[in-house]
Amino acid sequence: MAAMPTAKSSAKAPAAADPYKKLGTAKLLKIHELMVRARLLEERLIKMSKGGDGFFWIGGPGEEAFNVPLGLQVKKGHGVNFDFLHLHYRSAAVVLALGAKPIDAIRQMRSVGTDPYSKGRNFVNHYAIPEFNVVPVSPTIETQYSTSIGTGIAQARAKTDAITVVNGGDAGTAEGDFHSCLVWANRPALPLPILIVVVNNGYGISTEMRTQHGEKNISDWAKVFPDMPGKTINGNDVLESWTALEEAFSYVRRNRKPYLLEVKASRLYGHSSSSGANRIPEADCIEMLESKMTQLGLAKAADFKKTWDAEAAAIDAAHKQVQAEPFPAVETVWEDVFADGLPPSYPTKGGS
Ligand SMILES: Cc1ncc(C[n+]2csc(CCOP(=O)(O)OP(=O)(O)O)c2C)c(N)n1
Repeated sequence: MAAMPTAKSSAKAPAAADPYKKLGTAKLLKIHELMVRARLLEERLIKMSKGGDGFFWIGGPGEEAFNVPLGLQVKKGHGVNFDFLHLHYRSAAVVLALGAKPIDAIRQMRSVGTDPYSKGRNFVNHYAIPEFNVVPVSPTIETQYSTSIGTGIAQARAKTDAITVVNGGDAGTAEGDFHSCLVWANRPALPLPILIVVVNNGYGISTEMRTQHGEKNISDWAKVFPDMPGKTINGNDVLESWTALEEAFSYVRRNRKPYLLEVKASRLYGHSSSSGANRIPEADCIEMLESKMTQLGLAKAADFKKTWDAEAAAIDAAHKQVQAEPFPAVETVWEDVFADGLPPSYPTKGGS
């Protein structure tokens, strides 16, 4: 029989039982700092797009409570023995949690030559980070689910515990690439160690998901494949995200088989600058985390303010630095178009 609680232990029980406390104050503060960094970066990128300091913005404010824990749980490094990441344009908080610097996103936004992801050629939040196995983000939605099959096969064949992570949106799951990924990942001849993530913000640009999808949950696709777990979580909650990711990462790492994770999250500035990029009244995961930590006595408003102020100052300084950096030189325009250099027959002048 279980021991009867004493007056002392039962008085302490409610606070100690709160699962948020199990993550620990230091980790929660680290997660909070990265969430704030990602939010302030995105807000600066939006401001740049509206102020003529860039052309187009698309990004992930609202997804920080899931994306930061995702980045922190990656086995980070280069090559087949480290996790591969096939991300999309809303994944800024993932790469910041991996250690990417906000200044590089600001460089890509302004299209300066120092942009390490595309040398000023691609639009913002299209990362390519070889040292972290972040494969180039593609502006065509959902194609990352097809490319993830490739690194999944390499890791299924290698003697490694590393896995592939792919992340995209709900609307894109209507496309064939998503279903190719499900089929290839579940092939009995060679199951693939892929953590298949779909962030469901309820919209594809301005089309509501519930008008287009007959399936109740996107994670229900897992029911077709008896070996693949599927789960839907509230991605606005840090603890729920952290715990679900721990379970999913460890399942895929250990079993060398896929896992489908659907993450419900807010889209706090709408689709992109094309739809105005104005603040939308949806749940704000940073406010939620701050309120939870305050309520549990893990931090105070003044602690959060310090973080917001320090991160804002760092973004200001980075932006100022980028404004002094050069745009790509005209003569570099044909560089990196082909891996082996431009063929002599390639038309570089005039019309067709
Ligand atoms: C192959 C392709 N089709 C259409 C588009 C235009 N497009 C850009 S974003 C987007 C909506 C994507 O919605 P979802 O997959 O839910 O991701 P979210 O942007 O909501 O994160 C569409 C249709 C595109 N970029 N690529």
